[in-house]
Amino acid sequence: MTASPDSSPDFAQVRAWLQAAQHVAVLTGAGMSAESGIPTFRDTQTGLWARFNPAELATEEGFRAQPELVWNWYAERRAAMAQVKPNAGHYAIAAYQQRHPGRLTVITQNVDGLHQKAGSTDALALHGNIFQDRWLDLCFHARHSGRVCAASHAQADNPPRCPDCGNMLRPDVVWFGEMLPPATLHAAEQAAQRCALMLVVGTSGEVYPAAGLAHQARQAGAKVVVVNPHASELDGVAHRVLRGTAAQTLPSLLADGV
Ligand code: BV8
Repeated sequence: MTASPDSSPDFAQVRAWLQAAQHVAVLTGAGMSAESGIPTFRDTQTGLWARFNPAELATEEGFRAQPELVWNWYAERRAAMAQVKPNAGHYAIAAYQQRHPGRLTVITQNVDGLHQKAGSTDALALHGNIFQDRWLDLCFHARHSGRVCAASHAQADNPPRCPDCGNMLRPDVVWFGEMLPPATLHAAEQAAQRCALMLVVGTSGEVYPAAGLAHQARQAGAKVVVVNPHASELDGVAHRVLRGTAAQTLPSLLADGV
């Protein structure tokens, strides 16, 4: 790795944009949590993803075809995510928000809840929350009595099922081919169009519509800055690329003072 990004002229330029920006948006991906010990999707090529196509595991069709396999995969990830803590990058963002209320919006593709754990309680979680479940299908009772069974009503199994109608619980995340939660996506698009600076941290920029937010920010006149130790699909959209990691780069980038 070359000299730390902190000393580069690019770093100084980004700091100047940050100081001048009335509103900042931070778009994050799996790389944001890598230094907390959660492998990125890329790294997981060596794991379960090496044997199964992510689209197979993270789609409704895949879940209906192999509910036990998909449920266990999420249970494994959930257990791993429950063990880890936010890293210095998460805390730097949350601390900046505390010092500058209403000035920075966190938009994340991560389902691990680490931004929220670090204090960014209003983070926009585009792809859901792995620690929450919901019914796969419309609840039988809801169709007949309007009363939706609570998830706790489910009988323990892999996946848990409704004892009355066999409806399965599924992780409350967004699978491929599924719409993002409209209100969250709308708020993220608002932030992308309103910000003067967008930091794009730890994402390969391959998944849409999340990656499209960086394009929207640039089109709306914002400065776009990528923070990533490796090349990404969004480098071409960026005005500056800081080749460093989230936990190394964000504390000094977001620190107050000149
Ligand atoms: C949809 C939740 C509408 C589940 C996830 C336009 C063009 C092409 C395709 C599409 C398009 N529009 C829609 C699509 C289809 C699809 C898509 O984007 N496909 C891709 C793969 C081509 N999108 C969808 O299906 C979306 N829905 O469009 O709905 C619709 C509906 C009906 C019919 C038609 C349309 C839903 C997408 C959401 C899927 N769910 N996650 C789960 O987690 O299990 S996506 C999941 O994968 C993550 O949330 C994340 O979004 C993505 C992984 O990407 P990254 O987070 O970037 O991670 P990755 O490993 O790739 O990269 C890590 C990066 O970090 C690397 O660059 C690395 O260098 C860097 N790094 C490593 N260490 C560090 C670091 N950086 C900093 N510090 C470090 N220490």
